[in-house]
Amino acid sequence: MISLKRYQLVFATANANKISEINAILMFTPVTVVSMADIGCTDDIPETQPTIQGNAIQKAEYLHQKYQVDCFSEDSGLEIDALKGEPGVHSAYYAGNRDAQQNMNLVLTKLGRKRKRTARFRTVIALILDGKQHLFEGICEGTIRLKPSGTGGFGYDPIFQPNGFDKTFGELPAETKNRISHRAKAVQQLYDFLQVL
Ligand code: ITT
Repeated sequence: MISLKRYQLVFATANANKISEINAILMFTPVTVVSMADIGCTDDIPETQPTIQGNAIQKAEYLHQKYQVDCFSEDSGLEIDALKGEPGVHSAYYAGNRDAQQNMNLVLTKLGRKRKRTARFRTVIALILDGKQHLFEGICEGTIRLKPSGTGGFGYDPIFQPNGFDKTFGELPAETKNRISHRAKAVQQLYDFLQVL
């Protein structure tokens, strides 16, 4: 099939689901998204920066410097005000081993019965196009429940209640989460940018 798309972007993720998901979202843009494997990259890209934005930039720059390709990356995390922004950049490995249950337990133990439970999910997308960097950010504000509720989503979803709802991300339908989430907002900005190229 002849592709009429004018740009090919490499997505700096090892997650194949994320690639097909984003290609569906970017269907009406001049962009096709391909995987790292498609350009022969099987590297485990380092994520050693102290911020979510820093890690997103690090991943995109790694691919751009090594392969000279147009590319983008995404990094996300949960920031809890009463824990001074933790788990933040450490969200995936907060309790040590990428276990969502243990991560949530650690958050709930550290928070105890504190009244201040405000938090936000943050996603940063770093795009490098024609050698220029562009950043897109999506934020979803909410509060941390006293205990987990619901089995939907992943990660911290069962303890995070987005503002304006009385259910956690773990209880809300996926369509609702995908409409209001940090990731949805960041991807929407990327979409708006790419559509007018
Ligand atoms: P990659 O392989 O794509 O990097 P990841 O699991 O590291 O996947 P993210 O960088 O998007 O995913 O997010 C880091 C962690 O932040 C993730 O492991 C979760 O613990 C948490 N997190 C991010 N987005 C979340 C969401 O929508 N709901 C619940 N937890 C989330």
